[in-house]
Amino acid sequence: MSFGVPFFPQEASSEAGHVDALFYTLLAFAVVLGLSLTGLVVGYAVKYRVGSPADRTGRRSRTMALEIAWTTASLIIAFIFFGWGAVLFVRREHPPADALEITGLGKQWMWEFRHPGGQREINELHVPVGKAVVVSLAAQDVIHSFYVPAFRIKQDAVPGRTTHIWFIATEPGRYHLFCAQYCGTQHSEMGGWVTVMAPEQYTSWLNGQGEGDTLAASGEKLFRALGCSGCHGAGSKVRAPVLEGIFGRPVALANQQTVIADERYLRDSILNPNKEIAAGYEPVMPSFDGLIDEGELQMLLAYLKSLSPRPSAGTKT
Ligand code: HEC
Ligand SMILES: [Cu+2]
Repeated sequence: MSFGVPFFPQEASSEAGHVDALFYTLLAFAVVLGLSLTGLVVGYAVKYRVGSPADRTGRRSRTMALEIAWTTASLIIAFIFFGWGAVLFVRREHPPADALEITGLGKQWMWEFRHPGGQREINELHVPVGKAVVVSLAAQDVIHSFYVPAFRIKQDAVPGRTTHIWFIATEPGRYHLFCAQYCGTQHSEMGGWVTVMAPEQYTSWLNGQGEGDTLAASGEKLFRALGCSGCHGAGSKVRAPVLEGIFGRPVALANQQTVIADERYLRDSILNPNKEIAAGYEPVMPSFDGLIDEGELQMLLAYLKSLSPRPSAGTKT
């Protein structure tokens, strides 16, 4: 629905049409409302201009029915737009369960992406056409924002959190990628391109990136190198919870609460282990805050998630 006007970027994702439909409807509504109000203002200004023969006796009439009608109509219209926006918001919060999960890390001043197979790219993101992709975002330093206008998606990457955005690219091509949150002197240069390719091309592109560890395998190496396995591994002397299958499972805490072990929980368990102590264990796990960077944390999370049989996408922080 671009009306052939070059002001709006191409619609190249599953979300673009939905967002544009709402946007253009709101725009049309605002134009109609704006024009009719302007018409009334101008009309009355002309009618009651100085010296005009209009009736100025000032009789007042008030129709209750009319008052109620326009108030109710405005309320209903406002709620229609609210409901429409809410439906799109909920949709945006729930990626399809089979989505391909790519990690994105924002840092001053570049975007670094990692594919599940461990392939890494900077300021470039290759994705297959027609397949749901969820980008799970983290920030190394300050708030950045992952923004692809042609997909009509934008999501902040916030330090200390994992956030998500998903899309299905619908047209092969190259699309601008930006950081949409002012993040320092070279903010304007923080961006690049999303390349949407046919699935076979995407596969051969992945294969052409050279052999390397998958994201989860890099995470497993870190898990050993950082000494996590010394406590959490089988046969360890320290009593520490087994991490197999932890992702997505309810965990009983020492304070009697139960939480779901989502990305938020795993992240906090590693960076701030004393915040939530697993029931039945001593709070002896050291904090890894400052010892690992966000990229390494993403690898550890990928590893911990790979220990769970269920599909890892589709969960929210
Ligand atoms: C000194 C031993 C020790 C080391 C080293 C250690 N942990 Fe732990 N970890 C524990 C103990 C004990 C608990 C349970 C108490 C708690 O929740 O803090 C725990 C809890 C956890 C939990 C929450 C598990 C649950 O069932 O709720 C996760 C996730 C975790 N650790 C991951 C890691 C990772 C990743 C590393 C390495 C970066 C690591 N741990 C290093 C001892 C350790
Ligand atoms: Cu930025």
